[in-house]
Amino acid sequence: MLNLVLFGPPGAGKGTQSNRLIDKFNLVHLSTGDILRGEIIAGTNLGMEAKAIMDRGDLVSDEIVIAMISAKLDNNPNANGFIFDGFPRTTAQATALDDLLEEKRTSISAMLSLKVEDEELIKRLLARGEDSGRADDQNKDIITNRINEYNNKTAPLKEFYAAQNKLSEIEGAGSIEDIALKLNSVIDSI
Ligand code: B4P
Repeated sequence: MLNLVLFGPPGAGKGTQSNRLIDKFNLVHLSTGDILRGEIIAGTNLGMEAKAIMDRGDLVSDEIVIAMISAKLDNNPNANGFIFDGFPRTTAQATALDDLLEEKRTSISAMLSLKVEDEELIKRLLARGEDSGRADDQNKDIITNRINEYNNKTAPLKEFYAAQNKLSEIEGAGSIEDIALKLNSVIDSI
């Protein structure tokens, strides 16, 4: 199985690049952000609880997102592999993911970490906010909070995967096409 963690700060291009990689490598796309937004649209209790947290740019609780990912893994027993997009975001999530995959006798193949400067992230997210309707993309202070959450709680996961010899860092500035080519060549070398 090919199991990839697509990693990077908010606006680094995780969702954008995932959509290309799922077709090329025939993988199941698991985006915790998309799943949470689906719960909000469906008006579930979980969605209502998550909405206020996401609108502030804070992280949703580990317990909620780990349970969501566990259910999605169980629902896709015959997958060729998975792209984890926006998950894990904390050490507790990364440890839980390793345990869930071990139960299925598989593991993470690689973490692909996209590197983009803060100024470019803010520009991209404000531009998306103009037509996405996402509350968390429309305000510079909220975007800055998301970047701070990333730096404090999520960026340390690079060390977690580096210790397992699974970290590849990729420059995430430039054209979407060029970045996709760089990601493809790293995956081909796994
Ligand atoms: P996510 O949905 O994961 O959103 P994101 O970090 O903003 O990245 P996204 O994938 O959407 O953006 P992309 O870089 O593709 O998280 C949203 C919220 O959900 C979090 O703040 C948190 O509250 C909650 N959440 C999600 N997962 C969680 C977890 N595991 N634990 C706890 N909480 C969780 O694209 C951004 C924009 O840039 C797009 O408009 C795109 O077109 C553009 N772009 C992409 N590549 C570009 C390029 N090369 N050049 C120019 N523009 C580019």
